[in-house]
Amino acid sequence: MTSKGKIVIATVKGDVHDIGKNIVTVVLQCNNFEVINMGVMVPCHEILARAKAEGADIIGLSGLITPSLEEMQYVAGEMHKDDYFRVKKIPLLIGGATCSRVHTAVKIAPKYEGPVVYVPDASRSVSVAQSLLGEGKDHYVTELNADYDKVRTQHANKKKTPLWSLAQARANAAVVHHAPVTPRVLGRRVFKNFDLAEIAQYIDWGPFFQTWDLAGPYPAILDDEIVGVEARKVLADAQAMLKKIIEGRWLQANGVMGIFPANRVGDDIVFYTDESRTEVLTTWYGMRQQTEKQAVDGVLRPSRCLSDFVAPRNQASTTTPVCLP
Ligand code: B12
Repeated sequence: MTSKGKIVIATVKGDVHDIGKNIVTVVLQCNNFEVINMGVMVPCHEILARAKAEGADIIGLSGLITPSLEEMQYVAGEMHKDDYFRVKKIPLLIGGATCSRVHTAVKIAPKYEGPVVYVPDASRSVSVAQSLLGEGKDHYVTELNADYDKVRTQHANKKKTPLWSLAQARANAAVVHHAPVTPRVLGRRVFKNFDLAEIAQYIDWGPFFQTWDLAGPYPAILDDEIVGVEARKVLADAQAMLKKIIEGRWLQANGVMGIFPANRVGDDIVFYTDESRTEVLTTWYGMRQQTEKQAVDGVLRPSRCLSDFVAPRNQASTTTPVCLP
């Protein structure tokens, strides 16, 4: 049987996620498309060179981390700059868990004149590829562009969160009444080969379950009616693996932290090398909340900034921990 079309597919530069793209590859191959799977972390110029060399009908990009969203915009822009792709209007497919129809319509599609299509899962990739290469292609692309235009308009009309000016937000800073205690030991502390079993006691399992798409707070999630059984299973697997790691000493945990005198200077926090506060060690630049604040029971909520919790230079000394690089 002759191939329905040739597709070059890759996970973009900087991104190691392989699984989704491989599933798409297999699904397309099973449906008689010829797929050149370039692997992961593939730079734009390699993808475009390969697509040209192979005479690809479609390029597919996969990306699962936020920076990949920008890399995909970059690839679309580079395709636009290159006559080969722009003139032939080689379609660009966008996929991977962090991508979305809105992001594709608003950020990626405007960068390239050819069709740019967000594909939410592997099963859709076949019908999308067929639509882009088959007889009804023009109609499909016209409908796609109309849909993306609608998405862009809706996005542009979305109500923006009202913001205060910085001066207004600063005038509404949080007032904290607290007399900090000076720690017994100041300066740097180094931890070498820290006990892994002790660290394991402090693992926050919440994000672990989120990563597995199991929603709910820990430990209540273990008794959840819907996901409880699966949550217990993955937790048991993880704990068995942790036990192996700890007993086998697979990792060595080293750390460094420091506690230094600090003062607030405007929205920033300035750290000093010692209590004389003459030599600046480092400065953390702070950002203050500027969203419009509402009064709750007649009390206006403060526009917080991290520096609100550190004493200013002219008040009693305060000491704040800072992690050294
Ligand atoms: C497995 C996994 C990993 C594995 C990847 C192993 C491998 N060989 O691929 C490992 C452990 C290596 C990993 C590493 C990291 N990961 Co990870 N990872 C995951 C996880 C749990 C599942 C991803 C996955 O495979 N899903 C299953 C596949 C089938 O789904 P999919 O990729 O979306 O693909 C489907 C569709 O999207 C579509 N599709 C996908 N690609 C394409 C392409 C085309 C052309 C088309 C048409 C369709 C299409 O079809 C597929 C099948 O239906 C997700 C969480 C999640 N629930 O998604 C986090 C996740 C993606 N990872 C995440 C992160 C942060 C990382 C790390 C940065 C962690 C770290 N601090 O080191 C690193 C990445 C480093 C890097 N530079 O890339 C975050 C990303 C958050 C973000 N927005 O940035 C997630 C969402 C977890 C989280 N909730 O925080 N990860």
